[in-house]
Amino acid sequence: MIKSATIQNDLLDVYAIREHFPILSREVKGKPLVYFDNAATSQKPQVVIDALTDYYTGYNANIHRGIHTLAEEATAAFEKTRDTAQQFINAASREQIIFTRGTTEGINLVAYTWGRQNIKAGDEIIISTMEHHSNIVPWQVLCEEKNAILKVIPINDDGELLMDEYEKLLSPKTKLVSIVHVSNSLGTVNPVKKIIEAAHKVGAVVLVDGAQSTVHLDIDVQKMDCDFFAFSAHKLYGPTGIGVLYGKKHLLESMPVFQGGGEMIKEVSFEKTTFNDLPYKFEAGTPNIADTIAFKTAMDFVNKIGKEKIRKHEHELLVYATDQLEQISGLRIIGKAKEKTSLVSFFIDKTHPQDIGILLDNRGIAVRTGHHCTQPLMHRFGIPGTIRASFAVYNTKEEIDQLVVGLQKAVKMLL
Ligand code: C6P
Repeated sequence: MIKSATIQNDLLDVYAIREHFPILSREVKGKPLVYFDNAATSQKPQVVIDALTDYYTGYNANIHRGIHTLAEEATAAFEKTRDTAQQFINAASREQIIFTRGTTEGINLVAYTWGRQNIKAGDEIIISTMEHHSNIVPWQVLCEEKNAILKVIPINDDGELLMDEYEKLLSPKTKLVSIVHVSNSLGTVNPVKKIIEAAHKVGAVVLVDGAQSTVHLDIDVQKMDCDFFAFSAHKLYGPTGIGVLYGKKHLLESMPVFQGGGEMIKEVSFEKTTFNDLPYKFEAGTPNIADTIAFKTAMDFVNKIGKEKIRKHEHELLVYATDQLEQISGLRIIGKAKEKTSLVSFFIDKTHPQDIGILLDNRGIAVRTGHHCTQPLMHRFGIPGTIRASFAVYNTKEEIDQLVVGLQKAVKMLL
């Protein structure tokens, strides 16, 4: 039988929430762990860990084609995740939920299929200055192959898109706009609805990179009217190696296949292969069954707490952290957009982010330092990288106090 792990109703209390995350009770370098690297990957609640072991101990089997009990149980659990993901982003149908390895694979899938079918010499693709490399490189490769042109929306010093400049870039030559919903380096929430509306007016298709937004914001792909939306489970308390590509049905149907192999075929002969219906057309080979099943548990976990409550808590942390960090002399916050999610990126004059990161790690505090896979954005700000503290539902103000003390001590040591 599939054991369903339960979540208590006490999740509004951050200390009770922390109880669900076993890793938070460990020590690092003899100090209690303070985990502020949630934008890279969030920690996993016990229910998600249990879902993985339940599958391997209770009903491990390959899915879809088996007729035995274990295969049926595994298939049912796997396909339930598709239904939950459909509801999580309000897609119109389950066929529009394609399982991928994560956001990067989702974007690449679109570049290699829709992109190769639709982009021709002289066509234009628009991205922005704040894109993650995963939303730059696939389009660059495509543009080189097709002799197409990559255009970049500039940003202001607060890390907000210059929307007037965006409108100027749009023309009938624009075939695709691929834009990050929430910047992983700045926290900026981009006005994707406006971006999509403007792109559609010139007949362009829009892909939204939801890697950082899906855990914080309410996602409604139908309201947003995006053509594609990609996200990863591991940033929303789920396992690594599993994510979703959502697409409008007519686009997914018209796209050529991505990878060939099992599950994506209807019939194979040496003369001709016919392909499966959506979503299986894009899901070749044995998928990541255990992680997909546990991904549902992660979404249920988030739903049970409620994104609105999570957002409120994280916003409080963001405001508190911003106030506290601004007191540190020489500290410059990079990314001061009016609309931000719960991460603070900063740079301290005359220090290198990596040195600060090492000194914080000595105090058990995990932050991310470097370019965060957004090198062009770092060039825009004229810095080698930032120190990034990104907050999740289980973080506390006390932890932010520890970060501030750690930074003060690090600065004293380094200057
Ligand atoms: N950003 C970070 O520390 P994957 O690796 O495929 O799950 O996600 C890629 C990706 C795409 N877009 C954005 C906006 C992202 O933030 C990420 C992952 C991590 O910021 C790792 S660099």
